[in-house]
Amino acid sequence: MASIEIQVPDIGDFDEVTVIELMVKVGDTVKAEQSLITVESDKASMEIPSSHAGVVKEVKVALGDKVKQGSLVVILEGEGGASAPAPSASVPNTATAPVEPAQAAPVSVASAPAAVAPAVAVPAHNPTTAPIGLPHASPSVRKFARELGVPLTEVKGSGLKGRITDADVQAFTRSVMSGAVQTVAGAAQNKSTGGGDGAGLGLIPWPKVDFTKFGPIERKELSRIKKISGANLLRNAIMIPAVTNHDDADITDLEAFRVSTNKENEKSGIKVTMLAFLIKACVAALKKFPEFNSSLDGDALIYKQFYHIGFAADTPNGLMVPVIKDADKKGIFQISVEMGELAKKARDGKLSPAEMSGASFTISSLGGIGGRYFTPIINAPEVAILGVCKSQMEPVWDGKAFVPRLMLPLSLTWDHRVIDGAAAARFNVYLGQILGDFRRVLL
Ligand code: CAO
Repeated sequence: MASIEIQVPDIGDFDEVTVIELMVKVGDTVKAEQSLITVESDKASMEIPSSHAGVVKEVKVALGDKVKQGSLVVILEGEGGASAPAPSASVPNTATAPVEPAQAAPVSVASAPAAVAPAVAVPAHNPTTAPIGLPHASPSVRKFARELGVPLTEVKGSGLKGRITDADVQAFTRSVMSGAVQTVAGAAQNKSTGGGDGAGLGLIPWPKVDFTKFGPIERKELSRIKKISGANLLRNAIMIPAVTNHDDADITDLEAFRVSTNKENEKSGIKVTMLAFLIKACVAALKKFPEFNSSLDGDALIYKQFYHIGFAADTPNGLMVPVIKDADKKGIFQISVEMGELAKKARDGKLSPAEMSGASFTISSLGGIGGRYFTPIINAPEVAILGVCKSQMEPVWDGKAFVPRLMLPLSLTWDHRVIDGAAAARFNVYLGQILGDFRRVLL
């Protein structure tokens, strides 16, 4: 096997930068484009990715070393395969590192940071002390902290010169969740409400029960995905003033069209489910009601001019949310094929962070399973999510008689800071009209 020397690529305007984080060690298997080290100039920090896949034979830099374009970073024992295009300075700045979680999902995250953080001592934390200066952390750690809603200014770093690591962020999250530590915001809230120590929310502590007193038990660790999605869900459930509107859509004709389309295209092997039509119908509704396709940014709204639709997928390890990018530009067949591929990847644990990022709206469909209505949790920073349950035949009054119609239960949860109840009702009504007659999209 060939030895491959990985060097620092063109890093733009910087002559020399300091190595502040080693992200691999001898013996590690790295993929092409995986981040190897983090470097820092006086202006920014960035991650240096590997241009090839292979096994790390030698690490040629140490923490604190000064490096520049061409400096040798690691020597790989090549796998003779994948090689990425020569990385440039713009690459390392982005969240390509497979050690990062994907964008927050109610859910989410494929390649989260090393499964379960090794037990890290939680640095002493005093929420009443104002932090001095900006926290030192690499871009990937900052992104991870943002996704978990962790205030980095309150995390004590265990890395070189107090640098905050992924493990520090995870440890901090665990301590806040367990109630051992409070965030400044939580402490302030407790002070104002006179509350107790329930995870910084002014709640009474979580009940501690010895279940063995009542019968036999078995303790099992939560999956990596559940641990991370739990933190996201908790934040989203607590921080978003969410309301859910329930409605029904008459999909009798659409279902007949879907069934006949599948019959006609039996040989193609592409199966179209109701979810593909729902994605298209939601895109039409998002275009008509753009605030549903926005995100809050302080006192402003960011209106997205793209329609990337996330869909919740049930996997053996927990809930994942792959994203159909540019759903407005794709047809039902293409969406169906992509959905099938992404759902399979999700079940196989092979979704990349990029495949779970960038959603502007999410659909959670329990239609294949059952139920009537539910209250999905918004996938921040999105502002709305559509929950869908199983359609069923119902008697519907047509003005003269009850007629059997196939009705699809819809549950739209929306962020009341951005959307009003009237707009939500209109969104659902419009969605129902589109699903009732797709020709309306043309109007
Ligand atoms: N009403 C009635 N039947 C429906 C339906 C609906 N709304 N939606 C789907 N179905 C039917 C499909 O037509 C299919 O029927 P056949 O087997 O007869 O062809 C069957 O249910 C199974 O569909 P599916 O689930 O395989 O396909 P999908 O496109 O509807 O959904 C996916 C794909 C990946 C979203 C789904 O498999 C899944 O994981 N759903 C769970 C999502 C979830 O967990 N949400 C909760 C989030 S909150 O914790």
